[in-house]
Amino acid sequence: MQHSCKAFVTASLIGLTLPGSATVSTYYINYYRSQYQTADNAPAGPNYYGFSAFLITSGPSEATAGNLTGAAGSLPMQWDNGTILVHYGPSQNSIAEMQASYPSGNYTFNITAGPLAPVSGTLPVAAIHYPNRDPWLDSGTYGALQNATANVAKPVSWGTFTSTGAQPFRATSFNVVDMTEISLAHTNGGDQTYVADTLAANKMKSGHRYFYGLVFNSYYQWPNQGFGTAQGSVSYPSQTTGYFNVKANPGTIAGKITLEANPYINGKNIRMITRRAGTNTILDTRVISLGYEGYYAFEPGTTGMVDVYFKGDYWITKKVTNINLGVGQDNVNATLFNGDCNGDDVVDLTDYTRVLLAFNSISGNPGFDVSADLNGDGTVDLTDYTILVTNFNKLGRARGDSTQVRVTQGRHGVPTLG
Ligand SMILES: [Ca+2]
Ligand SMILES: [Ca+2]
Repeated sequence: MQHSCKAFVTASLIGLTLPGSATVSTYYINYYRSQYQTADNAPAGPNYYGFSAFLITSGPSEATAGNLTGAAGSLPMQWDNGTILVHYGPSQNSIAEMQASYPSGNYTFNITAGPLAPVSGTLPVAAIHYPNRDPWLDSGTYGALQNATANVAKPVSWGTFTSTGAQPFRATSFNVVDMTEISLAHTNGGDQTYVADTLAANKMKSGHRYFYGLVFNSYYQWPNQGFGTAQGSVSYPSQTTGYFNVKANPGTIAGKITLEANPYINGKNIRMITRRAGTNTILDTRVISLGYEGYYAFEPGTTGMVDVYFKGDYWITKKVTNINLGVGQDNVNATLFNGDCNGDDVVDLTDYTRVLLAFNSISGNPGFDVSADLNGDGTVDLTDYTILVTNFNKLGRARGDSTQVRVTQGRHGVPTLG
């Protein structure tokens, strides 16, 4: 702690108030297990076990390298270029495997580089003692969430639990993520007596897809283990995750967009044009940002039968016809073909040239062209070339249809090709 003391003295002499001195804020070990809920009863059983360790400092770059030594040998800790050192262990198949790989005993966090180094703190780890049962949504509340009515509050409930072991604390948390708009729809927590909650009506949105996580955690705390007053803890969280959809109301179009050959789909812009079915009459135009896994939902503000055109930056238009807005549309799904580097809705020689000019470049190089990196992996190589060649001559909009469907106007650093 010499650095901290010195900084404090210097600041006092010149009459400053320090915003906070460099220190370890918290450090902890997780013996994590998780399972999926797919029906209105207990999940079949844990399908994942994982060990992880975190050390978090009060400010950036205070601990830039470290490791964890002791009962499990020497485990590397990665720095995230911010305030966290972390070790993620590989997936384990059972409690027995977990116990064998990460046995009870002392685990020492060593900071080996950065202003705080060298300093260590040791956590005594007891034998694994998970909560005595898995968490899950019970009393029919899981089933009631599936295809629930939009804008109607939904109660959810689960059971309580106990746990054994030295100094056991117990905590329950319940979080719901709106996958369609990428937002936290609900977050709450308490001890083991927190056994029910209600999802607010205004969070149950027409046609949206949701993900939830319910966690029972058994943990204990060890203060003063070498990092000043920072609190260390060892946790045995058991999480159950699941999904549900809120039914689309009449007038809502919802579903899932797949962008061919590119997994980085969250937040990608899609231009949508809604037309009167079988005509060129445009009823609605908008750009929406895709949710997790490509989920989307929107209300074009019209009725009757429509066609919808979907266009992505480097993906050509896909048209879905004869959508009836008189009923809620939950599954208007579309896969968009990749390869349209310049966004003019056709995969042709212009796009081919871009890939060739940027071939063998990586992100950060002067020759790199993000619009030629069709699979989004940060390099322009044979994979991108193959995507383009596979879709060569594919055309998005109908021939003779002059409607502009370009999503992004212009590209940075891309040469103009004749
Ligand atoms: Ca093109
Ligand atoms: Ca690529």
